[in-house]
Amino acid sequence: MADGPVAELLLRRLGEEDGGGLDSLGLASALGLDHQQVVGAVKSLQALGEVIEAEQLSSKRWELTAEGKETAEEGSHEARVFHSLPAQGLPQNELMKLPFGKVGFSKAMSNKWIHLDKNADGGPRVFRSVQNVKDSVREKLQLVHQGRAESLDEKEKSEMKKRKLLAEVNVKTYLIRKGNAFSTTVTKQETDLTQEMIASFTEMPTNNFIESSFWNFDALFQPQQHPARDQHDTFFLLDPAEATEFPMDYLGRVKKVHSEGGYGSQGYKYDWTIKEATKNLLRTHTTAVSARMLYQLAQQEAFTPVKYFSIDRVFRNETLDATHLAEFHQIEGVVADYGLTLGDLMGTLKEFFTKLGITKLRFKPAYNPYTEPSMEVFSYHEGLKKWVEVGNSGMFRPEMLLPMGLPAGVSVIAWGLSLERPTMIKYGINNIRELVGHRVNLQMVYDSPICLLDS
Ligand code: FB9
Repeated sequence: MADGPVAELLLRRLGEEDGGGLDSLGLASALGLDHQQVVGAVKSLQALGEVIEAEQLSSKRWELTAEGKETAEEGSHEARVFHSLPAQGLPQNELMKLPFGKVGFSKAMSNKWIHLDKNADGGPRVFRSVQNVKDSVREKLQLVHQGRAESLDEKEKSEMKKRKLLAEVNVKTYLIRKGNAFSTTVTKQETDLTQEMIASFTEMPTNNFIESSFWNFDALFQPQQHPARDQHDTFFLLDPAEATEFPMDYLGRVKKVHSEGGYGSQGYKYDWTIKEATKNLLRTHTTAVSARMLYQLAQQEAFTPVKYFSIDRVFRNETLDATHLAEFHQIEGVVADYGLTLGDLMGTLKEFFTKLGITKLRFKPAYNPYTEPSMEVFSYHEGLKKWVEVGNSGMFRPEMLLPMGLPAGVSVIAWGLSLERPTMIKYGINNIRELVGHRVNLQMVYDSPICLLDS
């Protein structure tokens, strides 16, 4: 069946409608769902091929602010002031201490709901002036919350906006219609990764340590002013200082998505320069190779799902210490298919790390310029009795994949870790120079011919 019950509900409603299409916002309201849940169902159905057609529309919509939601639930400040007054009134200074006191007092006074006796015993005192009041502010906000903003006239909306109870927001909605392959029940394409699929990875050609900034950073949607791109993080080459061969049509799309946006992204809005992109460097991650591989994949006549891996040297101009050299071996995995989700990434990571004898995983939200969402991966190390970061991962951003020419609906999950870190932990090595480099005790190499990260 299609992804999740929301997609099934959407397909059923679509099967019943007369051809005019369904508005995603109206559907969310009719189903009592958050609009983003419907948008997620639209995306998952789009990834299955031509089951539905979804045209993205931009519209303005009135929504309650946080204060507006509180007012719709608790009543307007003026109504709450009125209802807080006992028959014998309330000292004005006490009323002003209430969270809604100041605003409520002046509004209730202007509504003539209350009055102030400045000569009362004990100082100025506030009294009710009427028996009951109609809290029309609350009633109008409740109408907007029910999706009936049209019940308010422009003056009322403007007044609520001035009181910061309402805001007019841009909303991206979808007009959803039946696709050429419409059905009220769809079978999800095979994207659940199986043991056989995971076992059939292709090794990426990572024998080029020298890379252009274009493939190492720009193709990954990493902005040219990103700190990782300057000298103290990256080794740049003097000779040859510049790369010269690029797929120029693709480079143009990369330039545009950085500087102006596109594909639904606003981009970074800076003057992207080819000069920066041509700088040669020692690659800082094997993800530069993943970018090259995915670009090649996008040039195929028809997209085919792929799984890539690499284990090779990368170079970082970092402060050297007992656990850091200017280079390390990165292990990287990449899977591209229609409709892959964060759940597929988590499942793949679980499968991958279990194979390394690393279990009890936890995922922590993180940030990478080229993946969204991103997750750091942690595992509880029974020996060290603490949670250890065992890698990083994420879903490559559309701003990276779409300029390459990969079809919409194709998503790519990827992850990485180092080779040295687990080896040092496994063998109880404290200084990385005992594992790699010219000071290594070769007898250690002879005595430990193969590193098996078993359980
Ligand atoms: O390897 C790491 N930790 C690790 C891995 C296994 C392990 O096994 C032990 C037996 C139990 C223990 C530890 N790390 C990644 C996490 C940390 O060590 C981290 O502090 C150091 N990281 C390196 C980079 O630091 C500059 C390790 C290296 C690393 C980090 C991220 C990636 C690759 C290597 C990546 C990635 C990525 C993300 C999204 C898409 C594609 C690639």
